[in-house]
Amino acid sequence: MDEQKLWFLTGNAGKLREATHLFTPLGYEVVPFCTADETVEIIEPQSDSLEVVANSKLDQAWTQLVFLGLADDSLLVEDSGLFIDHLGGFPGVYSATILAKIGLDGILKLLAGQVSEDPIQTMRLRAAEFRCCAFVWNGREVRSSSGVCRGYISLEARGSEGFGYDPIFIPLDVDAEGNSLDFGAEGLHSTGGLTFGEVSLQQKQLVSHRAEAMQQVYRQLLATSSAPPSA
Ligand code: ITT
Repeated sequence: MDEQKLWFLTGNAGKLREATHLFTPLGYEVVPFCTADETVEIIEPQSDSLEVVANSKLDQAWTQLVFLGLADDSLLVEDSGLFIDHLGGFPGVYSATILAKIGLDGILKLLAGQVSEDPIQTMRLRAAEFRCCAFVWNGREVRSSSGVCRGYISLEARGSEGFGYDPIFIPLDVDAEGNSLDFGAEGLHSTGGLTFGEVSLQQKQLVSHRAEAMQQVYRQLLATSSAPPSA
């Protein structure tokens, strides 16, 4: 089976691992278009919208793809972040910068007072969601997709799987249609109260914002592909 190349503009090894895990079984070879030590220069715009940032990154990367004579290939870009209700959506689009500046401990300190004797109320006080906005050039046109993973911030960091905020994020259970349930409700897919840092990549993909967005990306790639690579 011939693998189709999917360039992924990211310097984040965690994102790359997740996209590779999702797309490889579908017949795609996910190749980093920009890595920390390479020189594809992309300027991230100042914006409080994931969509604006991702769209701008796609535009810039697409210009480079054309310049390199690779315009028939597919190109994926995504911007994502953690949005905490009590903090008005902070750190949001600034998630990468804030994590580097204050770390997981800094976030936990900001939520130190958000605790109740009622465990469900504690979940609500610490409610948060991951959001992912993806843009894909499928060789003919640009399409967008998005994903959300609702959950809450744990009381302490736990686990070493994943990346970024995974050790402090506990997703809500999800039903068969992929919808997040209410705090404390039991669904088809669940980490059983474990953080993303404590579960396998396979378990994270069942409920994650990135997996949701990437499934839409896959459908968009197929929509204009005359010969699906996994066919
Ligand atoms: P690229 O722009 O090169 O793709 P980045 O890490 O700078 O890499 P973003 O600007 O989209 O990417 O920042 C998103 C940040 O949000 C990321 O660095 C993590 O800290 C956090 N984040 C996003 N998705 C996450 C996930 O699934 N698990 C944990 N943290 C996540």
